[in-house]
Amino acid sequence: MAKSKFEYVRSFETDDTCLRNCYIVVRLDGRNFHRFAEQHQFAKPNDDRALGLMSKSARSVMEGLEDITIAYGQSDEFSFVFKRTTTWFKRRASKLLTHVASQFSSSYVFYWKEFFGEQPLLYPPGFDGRVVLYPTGRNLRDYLSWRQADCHINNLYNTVFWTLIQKGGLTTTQAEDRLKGTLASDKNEILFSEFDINYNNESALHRKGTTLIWEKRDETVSKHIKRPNEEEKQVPVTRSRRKVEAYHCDIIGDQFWEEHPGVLQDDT
Ligand code: DGT
Ligand code: MG
Ligand code: MG
Ligand code: MG
Ligand code: MG
Repeated sequence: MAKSKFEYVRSFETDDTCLRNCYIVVRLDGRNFHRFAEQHQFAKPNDDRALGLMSKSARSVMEGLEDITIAYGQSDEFSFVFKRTTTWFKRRASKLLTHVASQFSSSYVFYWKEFFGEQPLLYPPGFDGRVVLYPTGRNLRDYLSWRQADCHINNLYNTVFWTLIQKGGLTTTQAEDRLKGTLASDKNEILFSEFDINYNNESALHRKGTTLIWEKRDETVSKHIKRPNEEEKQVPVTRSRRKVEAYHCDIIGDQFWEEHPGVLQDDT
């Protein structure tokens, strides 16, 4: 068929193919969630409904979009890692990014009720996103470590801050002053000596965030079998199924990666 005279506009599209061999990371972050959390009365410092909804939405992204091997989330953000050999959408950054962001956003709204019940969603939330490429497994692990360290630093601060207010009776200004210049050890000490709280015993979900990976699980179902000239009978059938599993553990050290060797692909 003859091309129309308008066809040339296609050449204005820029090439945004992600460099081969690199891990492709898409990170989403809630837009102005400071306000969103306040308007929807999120519990402080951590709202388990909100965190559950974030994870559910991330699962929906992983289950619907191929080649994401691991996702890590905390607060109002989630990072998705595509395997380095993915050829999905011809590795076009804009396609990968917009698919992840739109699937995540629509899931967040779609599953809202499952986590917030009758509490209404007051306005449509948005998420910004970016694509970052990491050429080595070490770089990728350092990226995820950076996000988990961020989770730790913020959660320790927020835990002490809100404990000083909710249990210690301080105002927000007084709590801020109290924490100015304190180190992690000082914060642990305040929690322990003044409030009898051992930070390490606080919820792992809040301290470590959420890591989602694919795992093979054996699933046994019983099936009806009817052979000719035989009575119908029930037999157990075991199948191996891929499932997204959630972890709230350390991913900075080696242990997690040794226990799940399939997540990172060989660097050679
Ligand atoms: P942005 O990302 O530049 O559009 O602005 P924000 O406000 O989303 O800032 P960000 O992403 O740096 O910080 C996340 C905000 O979300 C932070 O103000 C605290 C709030 N937030 C996230 N999770 C929770 C939660 O579980 N409970 C409460 N109360 N607030 C939360
Ligand atoms: Mg942001
Ligand atoms: Mg945000
Ligand atoms: Mg954020
Ligand atoms: Mg289309």
